[in-house]
Amino acid sequence: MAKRKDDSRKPASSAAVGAEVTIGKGGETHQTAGGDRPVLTTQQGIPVADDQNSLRAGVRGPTLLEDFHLREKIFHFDHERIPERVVHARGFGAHGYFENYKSLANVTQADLFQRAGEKTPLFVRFSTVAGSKGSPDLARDVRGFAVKFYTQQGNWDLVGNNIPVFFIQDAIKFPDLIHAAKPEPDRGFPQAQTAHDNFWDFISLSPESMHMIMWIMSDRTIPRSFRFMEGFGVHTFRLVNAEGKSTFVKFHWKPKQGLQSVVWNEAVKINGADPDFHRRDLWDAIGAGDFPEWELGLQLFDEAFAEKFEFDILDATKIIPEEQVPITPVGRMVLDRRVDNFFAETEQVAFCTQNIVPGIDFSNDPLLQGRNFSYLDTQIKRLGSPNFTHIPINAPKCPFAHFQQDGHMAMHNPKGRVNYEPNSWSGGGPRESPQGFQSYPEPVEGPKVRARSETFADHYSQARQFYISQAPIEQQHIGNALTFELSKVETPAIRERMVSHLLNIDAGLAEVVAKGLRLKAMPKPATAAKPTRQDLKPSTKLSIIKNGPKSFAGRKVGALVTDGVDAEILAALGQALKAEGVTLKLIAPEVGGVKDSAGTWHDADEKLEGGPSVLFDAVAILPSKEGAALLTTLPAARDFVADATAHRKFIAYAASASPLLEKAGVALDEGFIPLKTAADCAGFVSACGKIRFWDRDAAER
Ligand code: HDD
Repeated sequence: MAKRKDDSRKPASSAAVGAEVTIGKGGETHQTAGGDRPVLTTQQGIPVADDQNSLRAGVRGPTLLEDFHLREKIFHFDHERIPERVVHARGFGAHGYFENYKSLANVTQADLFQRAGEKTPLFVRFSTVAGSKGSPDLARDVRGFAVKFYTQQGNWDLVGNNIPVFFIQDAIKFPDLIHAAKPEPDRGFPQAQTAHDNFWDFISLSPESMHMIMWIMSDRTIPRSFRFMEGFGVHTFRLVNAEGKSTFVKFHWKPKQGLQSVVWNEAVKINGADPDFHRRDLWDAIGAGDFPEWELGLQLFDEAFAEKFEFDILDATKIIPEEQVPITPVGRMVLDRRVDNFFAETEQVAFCTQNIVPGIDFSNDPLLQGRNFSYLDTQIKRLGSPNFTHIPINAPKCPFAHFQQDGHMAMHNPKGRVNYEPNSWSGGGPRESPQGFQSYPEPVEGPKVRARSETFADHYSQARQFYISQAPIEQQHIGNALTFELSKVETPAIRERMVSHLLNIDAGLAEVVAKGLRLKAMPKPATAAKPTRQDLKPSTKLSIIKNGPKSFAGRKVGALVTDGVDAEILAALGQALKAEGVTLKLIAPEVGGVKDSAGTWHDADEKLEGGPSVLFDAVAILPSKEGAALLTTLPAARDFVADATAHRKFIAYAASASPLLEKAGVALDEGFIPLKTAADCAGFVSACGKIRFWDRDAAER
C-alpha cells in the first residue's frame, strides 16, 4: 500500500530523492520513486510510470482514448467540488474537547454532564452566513458557531451563532430572508453583503427583525477573529434529568480571550490585505499552542419564570438578560488541534440541530422546529448520500448499531442475516432500551392553525434595550453602519421605511441615520403591533466595550522596522510582548529583513506592502533616522501610521520615527507611546490591554 508522507511540503532529504530520469523528447527531468517516497498509482492502485505526458499516437499526434490514467485523473478532478452550503458556505473548523466542571445530574441526564473533569471530544466550525465559499472573512455578517460533541451517548450538535437572537420567528420565512440577503438574482451581486435593496426591502417589511438588526449593525458582526467572540445556542432548549424533570435552558459560549471587534474601515481593508484573516488567526493560534478557550454557560429557568418573563421564551428574536437569569459556567471548550484536511473535516462536517442526546430536548420554538427538518435534508444534497454519517468527521465516537443499510457509498456494512427488528434469530442485532432517548412528555393540545402567538408581537422593546445598553462609541458605530448600509440602497422609500422603524427604537438613532442619509423629511414612526417599552433597563453584558478583555494576551503587534533599528528597544519590546503572550511581527521595506543597530540580522515577517497595520492589534514604529527618511517616501508606510491612528490603535514609536509621523499627518495623543529607552516597552504593552485608545475618537470629534 502507498505510504503517506507526513508533510509533503518538506524538502525531501537526499536519501528520499529518487533517481532522475529523462522523459520524452523535450528533455525535461523528473524524479521517480526512491528512498521512502511512495510510488504514484492510479485510484485502482496501478503504478504510474509517466505522470507528465498523455498517451499519444506519435509525439505530435492525437491523444489516445486508451490512456486510462489521463481519463481517471481528469474524471476525478472534474468531480472534486461538492455543492457549497446554501448558507454558512465559508467556514473554518478545529478539533478540541469539552471539559465538564461538575456533575449536572440534578438538571440533566446528558452523559457528558455527569462527571467532573470528564472530557468529551468535539469539532467546531465557525462561519459567515451570506457569502459564498470564497468570500472574504471580514464581511459584515453573523458568524456561525457550530459545535459537534462526540458524546458517549451519540452526537450532540449545538448549532449556534455569535449573536443570541435571530432575524425571524418562524422557519417558514428562512428562505425569504436568505434570498433577500444573498446576491440579487438578476445580477448575481453583491457578494457577502447585506448593503443592497433586496435585503433592506425585506427587513423594512419585517418588524420582527429589528432586534437582530441592532445586533448586526453593531461591531458584533465584524469580530477581530473567531477567538474573540461569544457563541449562543439562541433557542430555548430543555434539560431533562433522570427523574424526567424538565428545566428550560439557553446555551452561551464565553471566550476566555475576551470580546474584541475591529472597526468597519479596518474590516474593509483587512478584506483586501488578507481575505483569510479569521481562518489564518485560528490556524496560527492553534499551531503556536495558544489554544483558544470558551466557557459553556447555562441560563436555567423554569415554567414559573417563563410565565412571568416579559417576552415569550419560544421567540428566537428575544434574549433573557443575564441580569434576570444569570449564566452558570458548567465547563470549558478548548480547541487544540488543527484539521488535517480541510475538505474531509471542515467541508464535510454535517451539523444537524436534530442531533440531541438523552437529557436534552427541544422546545416548541417554531424556528427550531423548522431547522430540525432543514439540516438533515440539506446534507443529502450536499454530501450526496444518506450515509453521510459514515464520513469519519460525522460518525459518532461511541458504539452504534442500527438496521439502516445500503445507499450510496455505504462504508459500515454489518455482517450476518439480520437487518430487521423484531426478529427471532439468536444474537439478532440491536434492541431498543428504556435508557434510550425519550422525548419530554409535554402535554400539548389545540386547533391546527397557521398563526403567530400574540406573545411574539413586541418587536421593538428589546431592540431598544440593546441600543441603550451600548457604550456611546458603540452607539455611534451602529448609527454609522445603518447609514452606510442604507446609503447603498438605491430606493429612497426603503431607506425611509427603515428610519420609520428606528423611530420606534430610539429617536436619537433615527435622527443620526436620517441626517446621515440626508432624508428630506423625517418619516412617521412605523405602525407597531405593540408599543416600545421604555422600562427595560440597560444590560451591561450586551456591550463589547463594557466587557472588554482583561489582558492583551493572544494578540499581535506589528513593528515597522528598517536597517539600523535600535537593537535594545527591539529586544525589550519582543520580551515584554512575549511575557504577556503577545506575538511580535516585523514589517520591513523588504521581506529579506533588516540589520539592527548592533549589526544583528532580523528576518522580516512581512514586506511593508503585504503587512499593513490593519493586520495588527497595535503597532510600533521603529525606523532608524535614515530608515524614517526612506519610509516617508513610501505610501504604504504613511498608510501604516495613518490607519493605525484612525483605527484608534496604541502606537509605540522611536524618536527617530517623527518625520514619518509628521508626513502621515497624525496628531500625537496619549495613545502614542514614545519608546525612548528599553524600559518604556512595558508601559506600551500594559496600555495595549485596553485594545483601543477610544479617547482619540472623542478628541477628533
Ligand atoms: Fe442554520 C447552516 C446557525 C436558522 C437552515 N445554520 C447553519 C450553520 C450554522 C447555523 C452555524 C453552519 C453549520 C456548519 O458550520 O456547517 N441557523 C443557525 C442559527 C439559526 C439558524 C443559529 C437560528 C437560530 N438555519 C436556520 C433556519 C433554517 C436553517 C431557520 C431553515 C429553516 N442552516 C440551515 C441549513 C444549513 C444551515 C440550510 C446550511 C448548511 C447546513 O445547514 O448544513 O440547513
